[in-house]
Amino acid sequence: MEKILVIGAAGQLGSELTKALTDRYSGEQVIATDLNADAKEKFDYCRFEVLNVLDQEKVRGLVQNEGITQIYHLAAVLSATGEKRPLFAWQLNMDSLLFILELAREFKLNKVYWPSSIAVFGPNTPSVNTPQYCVKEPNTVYGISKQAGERWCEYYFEKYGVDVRSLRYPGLIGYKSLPGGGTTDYAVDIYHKALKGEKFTCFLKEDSMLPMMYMPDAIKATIDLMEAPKESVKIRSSYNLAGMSFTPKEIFESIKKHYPNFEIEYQPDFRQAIADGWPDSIDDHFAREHWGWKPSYDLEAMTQDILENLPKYFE
Ligand code: AKB
Repeated sequence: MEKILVIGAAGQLGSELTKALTDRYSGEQVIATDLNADAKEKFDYCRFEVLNVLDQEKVRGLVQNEGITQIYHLAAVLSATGEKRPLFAWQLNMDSLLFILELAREFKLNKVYWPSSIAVFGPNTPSVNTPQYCVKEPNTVYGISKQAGERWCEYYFEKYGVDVRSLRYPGLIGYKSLPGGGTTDYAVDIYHKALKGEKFTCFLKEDSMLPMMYMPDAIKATIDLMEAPKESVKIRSSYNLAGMSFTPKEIFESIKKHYPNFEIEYQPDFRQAIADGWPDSIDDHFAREHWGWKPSYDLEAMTQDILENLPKYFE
């Protein structure tokens, strides 16, 4: 029987992925953990433990005592926060991954999931339909840590047979939780402002095109990858993954169709430079060919779904 440990379960991805995993397995088979003790109330459907991923003794104890067979390691410092605390971002993102990979080797875990990001690309990467294999010179500490992490994942698979799987997520957009410290966060905040009837101040320029994905697609991709037969997972660094691409102006216009009085202003800040180094769009044909990936949502379908569900969710 699988026993799954989710680290960083209260984050933007973790909040929805942990629920999807419990639906798939059972509440007894999933342990949600997070640094934030207040997050406990979110997890009334499975066990919750307060956990700092850098507390190696505690992580090891959980893996050993609970008979963990799979780890989803989602804890990370994202791109914008990482630029404010570069050394801490490096320590958290890298030390934790290496420790989890070592644990996976030692305890012969069945599988490990670790998210990578479009942040592995950089200003010298071809920005349209960015290929899986191309120049990668990330210029953020987050991007550098994700690139190095990808190399370590592939290394542990090749050298030690650790079945680690990974996706290069675009900006993730969901309405069930707020993102924390990323460059693509504006695309979540904008819906909250529209629903409150407030003007939105965007920290990126109106024509800053970025790859994005609606959360249900991201959850589906993650579970599909993790459930794919081992031999279908032919890329052990991390898979390119695409959903949609849009600019701040385009998302604003898609919301304005529903809220005609909605207003926006653009005040680019330090996050503009991060966005400028990232691709406009992603070529994900390997994910499609190897394990059947296909996204379901485009910008209009996502806007419709969020504007319909966000008010109910926060009632
Ligand atoms: C961020 O903006 O830092 C993240 C990401 C694209 O990895 N959402």
